[in-house]
Amino acid sequence: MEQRIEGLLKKKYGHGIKESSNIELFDILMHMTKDEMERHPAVPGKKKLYYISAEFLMGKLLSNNLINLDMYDDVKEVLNRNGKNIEDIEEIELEPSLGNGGLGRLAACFLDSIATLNLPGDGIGLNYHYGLFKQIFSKNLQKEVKNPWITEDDWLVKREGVSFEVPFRRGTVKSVMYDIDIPGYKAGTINKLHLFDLESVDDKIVGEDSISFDKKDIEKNLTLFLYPDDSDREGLLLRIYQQYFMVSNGAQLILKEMKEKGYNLHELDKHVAIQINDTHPSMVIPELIRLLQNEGFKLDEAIDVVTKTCAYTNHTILAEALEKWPMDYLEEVVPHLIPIIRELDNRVREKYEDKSVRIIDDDLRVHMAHMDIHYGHSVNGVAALHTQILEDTELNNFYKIYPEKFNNKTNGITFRRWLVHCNPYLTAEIKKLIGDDFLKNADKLEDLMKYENNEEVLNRLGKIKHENKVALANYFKEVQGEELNPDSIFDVQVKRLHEYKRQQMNCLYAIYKYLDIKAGNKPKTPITMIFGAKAAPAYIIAKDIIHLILCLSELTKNDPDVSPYFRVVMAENYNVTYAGKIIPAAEVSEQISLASKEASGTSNMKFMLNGALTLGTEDGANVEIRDLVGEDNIYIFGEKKDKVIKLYQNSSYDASAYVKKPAIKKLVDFIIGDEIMKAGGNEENLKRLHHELITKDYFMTFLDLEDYIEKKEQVFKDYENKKEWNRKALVNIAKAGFFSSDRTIAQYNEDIWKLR
Ligand code: 26Q
Repeated sequence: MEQRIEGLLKKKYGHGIKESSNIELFDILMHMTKDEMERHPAVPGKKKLYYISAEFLMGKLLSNNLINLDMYDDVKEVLNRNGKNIEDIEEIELEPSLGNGGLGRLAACFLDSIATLNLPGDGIGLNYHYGLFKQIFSKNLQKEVKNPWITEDDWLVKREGVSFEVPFRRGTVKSVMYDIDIPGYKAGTINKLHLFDLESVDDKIVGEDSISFDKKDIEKNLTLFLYPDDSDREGLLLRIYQQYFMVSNGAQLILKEMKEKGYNLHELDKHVAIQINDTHPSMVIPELIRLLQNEGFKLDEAIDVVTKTCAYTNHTILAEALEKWPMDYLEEVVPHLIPIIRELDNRVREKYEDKSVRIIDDDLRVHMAHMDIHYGHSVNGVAALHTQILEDTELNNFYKIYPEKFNNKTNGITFRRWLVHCNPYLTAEIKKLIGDDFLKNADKLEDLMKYENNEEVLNRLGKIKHENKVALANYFKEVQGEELNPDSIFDVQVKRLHEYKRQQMNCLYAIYKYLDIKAGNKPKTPITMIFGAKAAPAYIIAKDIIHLILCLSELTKNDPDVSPYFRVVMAENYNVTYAGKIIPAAEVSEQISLASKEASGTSNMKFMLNGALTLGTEDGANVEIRDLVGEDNIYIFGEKKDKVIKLYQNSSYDASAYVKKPAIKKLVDFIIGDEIMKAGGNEENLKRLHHELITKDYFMTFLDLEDYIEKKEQVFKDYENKKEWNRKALVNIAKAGFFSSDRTIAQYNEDIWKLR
């Protein structure tokens, strides 16, 4: 390895490792890795999966590719010997910003597991030049600026000669295709992530440090941003352009590969499985039907074979996230799909009286999920509780028609990134205790249970956590200039900002704690509350909540009575890279969504695997975590889903009634009080948030607030018993095997894709 790296460096830069900069080393290592992957064959097989997704939140690739290629340890050692450090070198790499949150990161974990299980499966998505915005804090507010991540020389490989024509009403555009290689863990084979781009794209139409651009200039803007602001007509149309561009390219690629392999298109479903990741790629159904008709298929047969090929994953029950496109918008962008969508809807109308299962509703909106369910062969939720809600409530009318299509696939995470890469100390300890079988067979982690009462092991777990906290504190200091106390307890909530996830409830706890300390009750161990979240640029209240968090951060930092005992901090531009540093250092994992609203959650699994204890509601995969670790090793609070669903059904939740309680009123009024204003609070933002909470509180913060505060106090009390705390952490790690995405993917394959 040393010779190889030295040789490459000498050739390109004329010097060796010791004399090289980190930039040069990154360049050489990236190219070495790319060359290595190019030598690996594609995964063989008669049937191939295409995972179509608007998001692939890959994170930095260098270290993970090296780990999967089984080169990481060698490279690290060679670098160390020459006075270099792989952690510093990987800082050079820019993180592709091709996703927003859970759904996109899930797609990335899935690609890793598909390749690791040696299943033939490629991802299909878009090559957004600026992806999701980069978050900057200024005056305690979120600012959005563009986030360029594509450089002259990076992981993207342009596939010369692969280009498709994509027809729109306004004219046809041409695509180009870029690939990113996906190596499985010690698999020896390669899958691909195909990212389509517009031939005529022009990323110079976006100003410096901004995210605004001419939304109508489709020939230049189509692949610039993920989720462009769709609060106006132009933005909505642009999303339709993007979605159709993605699926038309995808469908054309699939048919091209079928033909190249000499397969009969009439047997599409024998050779192809398509997974539709949420409704963003749903237009692949009518598009494939259209293309097959162009190949001479009769409509009936085209519909039949497409139905047998496509499967749909639902990630939410929130009505506003279920896409419904107005017919006239579709007509304006993709008129050639309209007759097909109408025909699909007519067939539903002929068969079923029930209006609620129609594709086109009375307001002439196309329900993308409904199309997926009728014209796909599988519908899955992403955690047991979520799938149950789909079957019993949200999609019950569909479940009654097609019980056989519904199935659950509880999400998972790749342990290569979320343990091996991000937490090398813990990985080394686990290997020392139980060997390294768990990396291919995650259930083996259970072997750790034999150390449940081994004081030495528990002590070491505590030490490892402390080292990770010190590393995070150093990183925070470096990138944000904030001092974190590694001897405080690290309580963490990192996820997209959304009212249903209830960051606002966590803020109310922070206010409670602040006031409690001011009243003279100092916590035994200091507390650091860490937040990380981006808010969609047009989601006003979410941005107000970020403002509140940042004000609380100022308040707790600058009050000398409080800061030694309690701090609130917020990670700026929280992303996969940041997650890799925060999660191994976390001790409390905040999973406090309103029961029934979080489909699964996946950070809950990452925290568990890294030995944090969950403080959470009975929601999403939290329920499965509880069932695995047992009540004693998790902190569950709050109302359950049935009660919440009833409250919505009868519209009987009344925020104002809760606010009459003095204890609650005191906390919520603090949001507009003097202390916050002096900490840089902005009246407009805070008054709006306060008003929203006391009058509406759509996601029922107050319903669980008192129970939450009580449980959280219990958590901090229990932390004082270090041995018992570390025992609980060990149980969490030992039971995390179920949440390996290798398990999830094996189940998708077994039940849905049937690739072998
Ligand atoms: C919809 C319409 C218009 C504009 C945007 C959207 C939109 C964009 C992104 C809707 C949904 C998303 C992303 C959803 C998401 O990340 N869902 C999460 O998926 C995870 C993986 O299954 C789950 O663990 C989380 O519970 C779920 O919230």
